[in-house]
Amino acid sequence: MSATVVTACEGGVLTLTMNRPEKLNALTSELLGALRDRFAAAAEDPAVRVVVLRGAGRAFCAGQDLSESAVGDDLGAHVERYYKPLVLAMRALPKPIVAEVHGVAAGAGANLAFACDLVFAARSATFIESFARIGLVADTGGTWMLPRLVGHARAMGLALLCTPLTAEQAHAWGAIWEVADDAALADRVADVARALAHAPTQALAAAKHAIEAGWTNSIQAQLDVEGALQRALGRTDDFHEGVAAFGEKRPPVFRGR
Ligand code: LHQ
Repeated sequence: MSATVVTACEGGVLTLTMNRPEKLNALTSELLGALRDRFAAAAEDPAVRVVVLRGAGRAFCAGQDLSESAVGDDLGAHVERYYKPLVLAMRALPKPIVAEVHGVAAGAGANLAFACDLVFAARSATFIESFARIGLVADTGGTWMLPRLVGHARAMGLALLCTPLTAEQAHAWGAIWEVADDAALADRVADVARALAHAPTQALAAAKHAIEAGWTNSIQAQLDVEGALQRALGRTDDFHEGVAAFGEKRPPVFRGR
């Protein structure tokens, strides 16, 4: 049996490919558990400096596998057991996560993409908050993320009307970082991931942490967060390398330490 998540790590880039192409990578318990385990392992592995999340076949991900009997009657228990730890692991990962979205990203699949730190989408990709079509509410952090990404009015429109959002529209609304031509998407993401893998990893982690903390902090508390992070970063090898390289007018060599 082939793996539901295909894993490859090269040059500091961990690529996780959801691999149920015949079902548009619909999320089974096995796939969700595998993703959660991979993200947890990535947090501890110094060889991983950036994660790319993508889907095999013609889609990114069609959300929860609606035919999975293991979900049972208590959807809340399923969310609690699989989706919550996955999203928390992604948001807490002290390394950037890049989503490479092509085809459709529906339901939990769309919100899995939005839970990543940078979303690159193929021009033909679509995001569908399809939950209400089957009588459910957005999950996978979507109700937290969407209003922050696109604002209240647009988040409500997406959640209530389930209107597919094109990649161009998602970009225009600020929900994703970049749109690439379909044929260029994989190369574009590979280039960005390579650059991130050579960046000062701890500084990127600090940015991710601080920006997330800022959603709930006062300006005073946030200035404290920034001060504490800057204090720690000021003691890293990468900071000293960055300043030395600047002074010597050469490109820095960051090791993520
Ligand atoms: C699928 C799925 C799928 C199974 C396509 N499941 N097979 C959390 C906790 C607990 C429970 C419930 O949910 C959640 C969160 C959620 O994610 S709820 C939202 C779940 N997702 C959806 O409602 C989307 C359902 N899929 C679709 O609407 C369409 O498939 C989209 C618009 C994604 C793509 O349409 P098409 O391009 O026309 O492809 P298709 O429909 O022909 O799908 C291809 C195959 O994939 C097909 O199988 P088959 O054996 O007939 O070829 C589909 O049945 C299967 N598939 N999504 N979520």
